[in-house]
Amino acid sequence: MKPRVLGMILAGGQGSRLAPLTQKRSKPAVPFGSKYRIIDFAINNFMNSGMFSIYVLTQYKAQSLTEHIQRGWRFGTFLSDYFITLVPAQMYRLEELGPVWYRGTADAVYQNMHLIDNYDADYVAIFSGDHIYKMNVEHMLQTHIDSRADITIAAYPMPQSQAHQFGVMHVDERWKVTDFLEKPKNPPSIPGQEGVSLTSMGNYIFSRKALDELLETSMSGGEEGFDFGSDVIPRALSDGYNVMAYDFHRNPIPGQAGPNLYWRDVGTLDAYFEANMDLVTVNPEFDIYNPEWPLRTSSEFSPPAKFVHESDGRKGQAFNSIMAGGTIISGGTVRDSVLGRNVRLHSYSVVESCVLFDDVEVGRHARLNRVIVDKNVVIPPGTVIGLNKEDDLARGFTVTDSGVVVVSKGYTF
Ligand code: ADQ
Ligand code: ADP
Repeated sequence: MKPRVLGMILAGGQGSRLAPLTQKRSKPAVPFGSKYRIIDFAINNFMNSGMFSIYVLTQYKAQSLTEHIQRGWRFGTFLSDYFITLVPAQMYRLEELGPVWYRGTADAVYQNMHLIDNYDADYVAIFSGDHIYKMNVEHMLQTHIDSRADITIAAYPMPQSQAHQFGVMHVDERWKVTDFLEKPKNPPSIPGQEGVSLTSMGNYIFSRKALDELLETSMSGGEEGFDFGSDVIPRALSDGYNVMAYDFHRNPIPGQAGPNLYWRDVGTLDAYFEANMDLVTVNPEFDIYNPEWPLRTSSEFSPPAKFVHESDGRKGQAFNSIMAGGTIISGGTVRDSVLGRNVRLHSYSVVESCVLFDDVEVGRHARLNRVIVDKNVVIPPGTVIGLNKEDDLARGFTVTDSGVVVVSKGYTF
């Protein structure tokens, strides 16, 4: 008998460091890479691994995420095990816990234990909805089963200097986890690999019994202890559960040779910007064109992108860029940029190293350099953004440490 595996995507993150992109939407709902939203990568990981029973747990500012999932991600079959269902915080344990929203990642699962019971899951894959990567979850599950683990944590080796922002694991030579530190000030390195720490990707596979027991013991009382990283995993270790680390670099992706190296936590505006730029390099580290790992998203009916080149010298052209349907580059120039749907570039405008969301219009002679423009912004003719920090701050734009400028949704000039 095939084991019953339920996927749960944690999609309630506020993403406060991504503001203003998260002013009106949660982090997993932030548009990414022209036509996707961040959560699409997690959903595709499940689907491309043959897992079609998926709950998406939402909390903060979930409207745009809800619309995206409802519009774009419908299986619409007669088979009851094929679903992507949104699960907003709805106080299922009101009588027992009082009126509380999800108090953390583990509590989000705890408050929905009835879904796991109803599905009668053997294994529950609890994955973060916040990252850009490809992952064959089936392979991780097989490793989990083979090692008879109670919990398997996806692990990404990264430079020790960056590891303090993550959960960090100590492992033995079989990669059994011996200690787990959530965001430690001084992250330890992997034994034998000085300067490299083994970080948690926030993706866990639980055997059902261990999940039931751990959530029941750690969630049912008290004022704290509601996250997987800071509470449930350390408790599992101290209670003697078998916790294994899964080496992401050994995760096999069909149609992709070599180790699986690309995983980005696009938690800051600079990291988000760089991950977008990764898509337009000539030989991208992250390949979105692999037919054996299709990346689906909500597809709207948009007409093809168009380039208009007039005989009077107005050249509509784009170099090293990607763009979605409905976009018209009319007599303007785009370089090293990521453009969404229905973007308009008028004559003599120049857009370089930018991320333009859907429905952005760039007026004649406007010039944009290293700018993220959120939806529905009309940039008047002649406007310059990204070349003078004082001007940009004076207009109320956000400017990051590395000088990327962010124009928020619906900004009016
Ligand atoms: P954090 O980066 O702190 O650490 P966290 O804020 O706990 O991540 O969010 C994890 C996931 O849960 C995200 O996908 C987020 O959207 C979602 N989420 C957050 N709060 C939620 C809520 N109340 N309801 C539903 N979903 C919610 C975690 C781990 C670390 C690990 C990093 C990897 O704790 O150990 O290294 O993720 O990025
Ligand atoms: P500009 O101010 O840069 O000259 P316009 O808005 O006048 O840009 O458009 C120039 C050209 O772009 C049009 O002649 C047309 O070919 C193309 N174009 C603009 N809008 C559309 C549209 N909605 N559908 C198809 N082509 C369009």
